[in-house]
Amino acid sequence: MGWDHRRSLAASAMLVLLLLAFVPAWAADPEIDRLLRSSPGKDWVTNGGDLTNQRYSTLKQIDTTNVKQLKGAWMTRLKGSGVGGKYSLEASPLVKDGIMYVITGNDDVFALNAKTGEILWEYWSGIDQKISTVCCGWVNRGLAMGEGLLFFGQLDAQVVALDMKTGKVKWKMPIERWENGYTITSAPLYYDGLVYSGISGGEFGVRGRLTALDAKTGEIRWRWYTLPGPGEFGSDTWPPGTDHSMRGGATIWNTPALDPQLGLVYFATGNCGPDYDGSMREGDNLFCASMVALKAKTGEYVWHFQQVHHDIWDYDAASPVVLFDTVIDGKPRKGIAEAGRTGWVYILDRTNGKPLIGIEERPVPQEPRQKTAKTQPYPKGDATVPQCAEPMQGFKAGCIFEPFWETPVMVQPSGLGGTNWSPIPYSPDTGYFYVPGTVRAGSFARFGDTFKLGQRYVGGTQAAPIGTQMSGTFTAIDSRTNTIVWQHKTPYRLGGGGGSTVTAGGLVFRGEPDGNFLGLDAKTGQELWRFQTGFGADAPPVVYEVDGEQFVVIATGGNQLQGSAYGDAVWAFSLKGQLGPLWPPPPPPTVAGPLGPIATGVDTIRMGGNNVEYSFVPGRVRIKAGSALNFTNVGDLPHGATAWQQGDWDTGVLPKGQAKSITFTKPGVYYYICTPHPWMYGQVIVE
Ligand SMILES: [Cu+2]
Repeated sequence: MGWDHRRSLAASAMLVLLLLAFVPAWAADPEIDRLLRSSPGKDWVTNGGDLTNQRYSTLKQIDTTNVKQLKGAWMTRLKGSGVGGKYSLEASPLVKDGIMYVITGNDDVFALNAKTGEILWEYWSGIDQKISTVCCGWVNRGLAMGEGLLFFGQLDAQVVALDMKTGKVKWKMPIERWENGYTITSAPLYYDGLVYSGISGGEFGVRGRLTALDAKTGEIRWRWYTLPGPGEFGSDTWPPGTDHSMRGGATIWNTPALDPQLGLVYFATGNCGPDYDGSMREGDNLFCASMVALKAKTGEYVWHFQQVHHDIWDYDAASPVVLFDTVIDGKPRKGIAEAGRTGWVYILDRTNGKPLIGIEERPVPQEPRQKTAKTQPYPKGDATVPQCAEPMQGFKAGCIFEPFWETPVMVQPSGLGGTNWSPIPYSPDTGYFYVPGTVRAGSFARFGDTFKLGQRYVGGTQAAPIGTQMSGTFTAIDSRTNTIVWQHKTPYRLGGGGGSTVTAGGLVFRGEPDGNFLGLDAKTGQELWRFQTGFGADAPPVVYEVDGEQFVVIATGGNQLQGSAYGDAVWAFSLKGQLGPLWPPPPPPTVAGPLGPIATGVDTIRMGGNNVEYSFVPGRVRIKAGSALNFTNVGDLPHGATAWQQGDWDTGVLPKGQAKSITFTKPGVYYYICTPHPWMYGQVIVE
């Protein structure tokens, strides 16, 4: 071996060493990581579009000048998956290399040809239909992808990886058990070899957490509990010597965001548990209703910001956090925003969790029995929904942070928001957030509740009295001032539905619970296009491109909480599309009353059933004329069923354990309430 050759070998070895020094680890999927680090174009590879959750598409073939020509390119039905009153369809489809992946409320996954809508493969989850710990509709908020796999959480608290080519299961990892109150509803986030998953169950006395799994094997790499154990940071915000924080909720309802430069993963947490009873959990109760930053690789705590101290109103931070870069007072800043159920957008510096625009702690009304927090954070700028309830006969009405005890108090926003789980897109072109909102007061009352593993544990109610008006708002909020630029009042509630997405073509696309899919001018809010999809259009749409053609796609399958029309359709739109609109489906309610599936073959209505004191179970039934319903009080308090507005039947107030039978002779639709608890109601349809 000559000297020169040996020298070149040594040089090669040095080069390899240098490379190893500068590339700390080989990325497991460099292509997906690269797509995740910039705004989506042709492909849409994660729930929020990219690591920021901005839902901002760089495509501009469809713009404000031609959106009027948009028509259906294809519409595909997903074989009846997730169709029915118990389900919601809230997932954003993902698209990669001309193939679309979509998940339904039954955790079934379909791969479709993104150009034609043809179904390529199906994964049927086979999840247990007896899962009894689903809070708010059978729902899955979407998928993640990386390393040739699709990742998602199931309602049985398992995280699953499927082969993207075949739909075959690669691995399944339980991160908890549904029998203990845990379910997964959020879309996970994939980045750099890890899958980040939240967990739900805030109404079942659970301990929230973010779990990071190895994408290849499903092995759990780390988990960070959103509720501190004894002696841990934040444990001084719970009563000393108690274990209330171990079932204090603070679950994660949505997809985290990640800043690769800072190496931080961000997410927001849900309500404190039990939801409406703060009497035994004196203190701020970290990390309920908070925005949190952790080190992405290790799960180490970095900062937090609590939106609501000692939450007793079910004020989850349920909408995904959004990362954005901006200039404030001439200085470039790294921002993070989250739209709370309170109706405010919380805008912080994502390097340290400090307010970017200003948030002031103000004294609030007190209720010593609830151990209410002395002050609450009030962001500078505008709320997107009213923050006081309209007075209603028979109810005390209050504003945000109005406390309550056992006598009901109507408060707006309720625990439905403001902004519930729906995302808030951000456009770097306008600098605006697009914020959906719910206007609907809740009648809050506390009652005692005993913790039982795997049972509802909410300690009160926030039902809207029958007749409460319900509507929505859709608002552009300027990220530099947190003030309203324009606002639409909508006929139906948004914020827990009515998802939206914004594009470089200057358009905001958003669905309505009545089935309409709209295109708005992102600058002015002017409506430029409207299309009736035929089903509740509540999922957030996405934008992609195949063979040079831009598409906008939305899954339309309705939403259990909205009461919008259910279905199993995926609609794709393009400028070359030929398909026209469908007939409008039945519209969702605009006045509060019993919701949910209508039960048949039922002869007993349980008052205080399912461990919810103020409930009629089932809440809606269909019976034949001449048959009887046996109203049985299985709760702890006295309850009754009294005809509301039409008819004069009444069970009278029944003590615990007692029952009374009522025979319905005349066909009609009957509502009833519990006289001692007028926010409890049910419906009987007599045929
Ligand atoms: Cu009652």
